[in-house]
Amino acid sequence: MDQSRIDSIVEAVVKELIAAGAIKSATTPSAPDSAQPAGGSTPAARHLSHDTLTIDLPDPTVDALRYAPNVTNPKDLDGLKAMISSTTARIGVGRAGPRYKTNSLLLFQGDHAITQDALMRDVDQKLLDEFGLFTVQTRITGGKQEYLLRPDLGRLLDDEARRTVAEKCAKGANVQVVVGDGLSAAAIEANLRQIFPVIKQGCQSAGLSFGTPFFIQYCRVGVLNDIGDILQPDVVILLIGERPGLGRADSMSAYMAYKPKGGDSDADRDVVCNVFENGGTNPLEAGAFVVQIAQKMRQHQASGVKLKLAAK
Ligand code: B12
Repeated sequence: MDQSRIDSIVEAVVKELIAAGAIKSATTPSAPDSAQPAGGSTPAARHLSHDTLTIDLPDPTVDALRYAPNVTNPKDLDGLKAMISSTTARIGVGRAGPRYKTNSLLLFQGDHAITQDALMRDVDQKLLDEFGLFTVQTRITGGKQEYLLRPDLGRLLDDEARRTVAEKCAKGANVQVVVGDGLSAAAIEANLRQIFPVIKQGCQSAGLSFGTPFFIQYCRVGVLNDIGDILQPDVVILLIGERPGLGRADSMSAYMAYKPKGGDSDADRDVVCNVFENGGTNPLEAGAFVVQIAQKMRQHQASGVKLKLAAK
């Protein structure tokens, strides 16, 4: 498509938006824009880059709008509201012709941005320092992109990490806690301050020795096996960021295994999932629950499917 065709489409869309009241400007769409000639070559395109232009839509992420019915003239408004309040799925969003309405699209994009931020950034170093967690790395060397593409490498500690962990950590502890970024830095930041002290105190009260905790960057659940092989603890608890959902990035899991070793699979593991405040498993309760599971694992000398069979 040539530039003049693109310009004419942009111009038509901007005119429509202005006519619909979605865009406000100090100038009219067809008025020549003498102040800011940068950008496109048509009046409408120039209009878009003018600093007086405002998009007159409210923030779609506030609860009042996030959960507002968007269907035009619904038959049963109260019923629709009840359905919307019963699920986190995006229902009752209405449509503009065959497309989403603009506020639905913006909400989707905003939520998607939260998800990407949680996934792509690192856990705040200050938080790790607060708990005295030193950092080691898995075999990922190419940053987050490689982490996403190569889960197999995220399940193995690199050579330096193996040496550091062997040197710095107490071996043979009853409970070894490890923190991993996983798929959401936000999840660790949202929950660690609450769950970590509960697990530590819970272990102390239960008379369980508590290994030297540390942090793993670019971490996958399968790394439990390497930790077991190196440190030989009874139980490993891995606190890790879950795959974020749209607009829900603060959910953490505690994956656990009894005497994990190379070759173990998820069938040998247990998980306490959806750990987050306001709607999930509260991190304080999750901490206490995790300690109970650790005790059960030690009692039955098993985890995962074997624990379920043994504890029947
Ligand atoms: C992605 C995912 C999967 C993927 C994992 C593949 C992958 N590499 O991503 C697949 C589709 C294979 C999967 C399968 C299952 N899953 Co799943 N899964 C999830 C999900 C959506 C995200 C997990 C995550 O973020 N992990 C963190 C990242 C960093 O870990 P990872 O190393 O990349 O991936 C590992 C874990 O995700 C682990 N895993 C995934 N599911 C489960 C379930 C259990 C019980 C265990 C021990 C491990 C495990 O397998 C991956 C490879 O080791 C969660 C939802 C949630 N809220 O957590 C459910 C969730 C963890 N899964 C669940 C279940 C029940 C299962 C299945 C048992 C379903 C079934 N009936 O077959 C199977 C068993 C898994 C197994 N491997 O044996 C439940 C666990 C509930 C519970 N408390 O026991 C959850 C919470 C979903 C739910 N709300 O019901 N799962």
